[in-house]
Amino acid sequence: METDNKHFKRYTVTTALPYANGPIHIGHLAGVYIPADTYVRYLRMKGEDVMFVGGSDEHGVPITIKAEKEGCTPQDIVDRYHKIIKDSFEELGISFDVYSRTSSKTHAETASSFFKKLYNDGKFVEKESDQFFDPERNKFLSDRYIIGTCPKCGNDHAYGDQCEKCGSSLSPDELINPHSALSGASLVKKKTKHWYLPLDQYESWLKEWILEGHKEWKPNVYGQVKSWIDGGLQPRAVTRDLDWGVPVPLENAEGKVLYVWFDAPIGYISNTVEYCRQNGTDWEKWWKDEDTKLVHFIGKDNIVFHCIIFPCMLKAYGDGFVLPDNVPANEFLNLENDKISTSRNWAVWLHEYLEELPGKQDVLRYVLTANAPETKDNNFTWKDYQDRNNNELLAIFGNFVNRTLVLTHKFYDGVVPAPGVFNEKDANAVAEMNAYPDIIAKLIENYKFREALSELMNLARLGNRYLTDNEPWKQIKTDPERVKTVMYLSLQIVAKLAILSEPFLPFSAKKLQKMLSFDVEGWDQAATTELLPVGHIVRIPELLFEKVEDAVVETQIKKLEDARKQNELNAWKPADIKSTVSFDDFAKVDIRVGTVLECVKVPKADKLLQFLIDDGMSKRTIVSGIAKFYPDPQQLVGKQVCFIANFEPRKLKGVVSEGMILSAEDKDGKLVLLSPRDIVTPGCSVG
Ligand code: B3M
Ligand code: ZN
Repeated sequence: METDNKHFKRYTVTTALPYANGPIHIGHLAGVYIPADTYVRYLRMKGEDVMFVGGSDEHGVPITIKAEKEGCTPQDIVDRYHKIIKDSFEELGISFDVYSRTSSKTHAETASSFFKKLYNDGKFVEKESDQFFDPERNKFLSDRYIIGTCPKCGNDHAYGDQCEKCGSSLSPDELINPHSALSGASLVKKKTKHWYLPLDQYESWLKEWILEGHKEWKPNVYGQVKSWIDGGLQPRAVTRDLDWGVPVPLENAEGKVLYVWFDAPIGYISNTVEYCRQNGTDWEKWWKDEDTKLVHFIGKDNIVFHCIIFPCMLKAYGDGFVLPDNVPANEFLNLENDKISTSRNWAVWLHEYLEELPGKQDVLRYVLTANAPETKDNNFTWKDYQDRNNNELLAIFGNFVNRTLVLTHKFYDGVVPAPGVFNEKDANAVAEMNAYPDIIAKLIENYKFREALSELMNLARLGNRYLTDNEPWKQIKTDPERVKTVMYLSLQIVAKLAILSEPFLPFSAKKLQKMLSFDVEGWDQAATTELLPVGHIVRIPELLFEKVEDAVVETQIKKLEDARKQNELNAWKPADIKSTVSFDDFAKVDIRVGTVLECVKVPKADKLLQFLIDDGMSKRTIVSGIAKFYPDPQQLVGKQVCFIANFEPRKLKGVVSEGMILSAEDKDGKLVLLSPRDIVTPGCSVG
């Protein structure tokens, strides 16, 4: 196929390997997996040879931290999430040829031998440096395991790479009083040896290859790469002192593993190797043939690894490895105007979506493509999800298909009628509809999936307009011959949609193809006018999309609100201690215990309860703002409470209150009355 003047024989398409320490959320999908799947499905329909590679990234510190937190092994964590991730991708129709994992044997072999060759070829620089060491656990600590006081904001729980309170990026050396998150021990510095990839030596090559040779890359990608290169590149350590990962395949390297960002991209290769071994085919053609086009789909936080570090690794390896032809990285997706956050549970999780909204894979695919953060960060809201489903998928696409098929059954028992002579409007419609396959193809080939999808919808709009302009439901009485042409062409547009929607809406496309009894041969077929021949029979239509009701959206929003509330509770801290008071000052406050004799709601004041208290000497009335927390005031009668006996009397809603009843305010704002643990004599002092 021709793109930027070069003809490629095959495509290797990769998607960032998600860390197997949590499930997939809509941010991952919009940024990486849905565009990649759309691209790959399109290529396959064009008859291209494609290897679509995915897999779980099962190494790295995030995994060990999660295991530490849960008191299990890293392997337990990755086993659990690999399954959740793999299954949910499959259910969403992400059509990987291979989805494997970096804890596999094939991966360990491939990554080790990759490292070994670079080592033997003298491509690394060996360096000793001082690193933080936990003397109690007897191990070096990665940045995330080092805790100390943030030099910028004083947070005493900042991590060695970042302070989560003020958001500053840190290095462990900047922390005040650094200590181990594992043992709490104070840290010492110890010498350790590591291997570095000297990126600085590749600077001029990178400039030529990317800055000169790939000006067509997306501006957000090109810009980021340029600023990295312009800022000057430093050697990067490709090994770590850690016990989870691919062991460094050298003598005297015990306790050292390959850095996760060294081994993970090799995962693309090892997963291809695994697939080809299983299928008895040659893996090298996917990686080492200049006629193979390599494309990496990733999010913007992974740009440097895919545009600079991995290419330098491949270049250093030599041996004919191809370099990425493009890295169409996306920006980030926000959720309801807030950053998606795993730790705050501010996300729409794919596996939960699939369970809670069954059969709605294409709706999610549609909304996330229509809203894809291709050029800037974008926002997902449930309201927009509902609107796009109801006003676009259902009202434009579904409605056109349904109207056409219903009328075909009504007028012709489902048989495609023979058209008459095309008038000018028909001819225009034909020219317009036949242009879409190419328009959409060009956009997909240039990674402009949002625009491509909107053109697909324009084809459905064209169909609706054509029907509405020609009003076959009226003309059937006055000009039945004309209606045959209109229905014939409308059916051809429906069939075109059944082909062209497949990369975007694979489930609905299949359903539609079935309704039409139509076998799709490929993308280019869509450029012909007659897809459903005269006399062909279409089935009775089923609805392609259904309305998303308000209740669905409300439930999802409520779920997010609950998550937000939970976060607020989790973030709760006791109030700061007030300034010191002397004993004499304290002694001025006369706190007593009293017994509740009566308790009623104050009329016309929802918050107030009126107590009559036996204070040991007489009865006194006290009004307290706790009605919301004690809905049945009668139940308080006979209970003992603590109150300030010398509190200045105040009038509240017309009632004179002679004191103040003490209560504790819990973290969720709930007020709880204070009572002595055992019954005491009314009127006795508290102090
Ligand atoms: N696991 C980071 C991420 O999920 C990393 C990607 C690896 S791609 C080779 O964002
Ligand atoms: Zn800070």
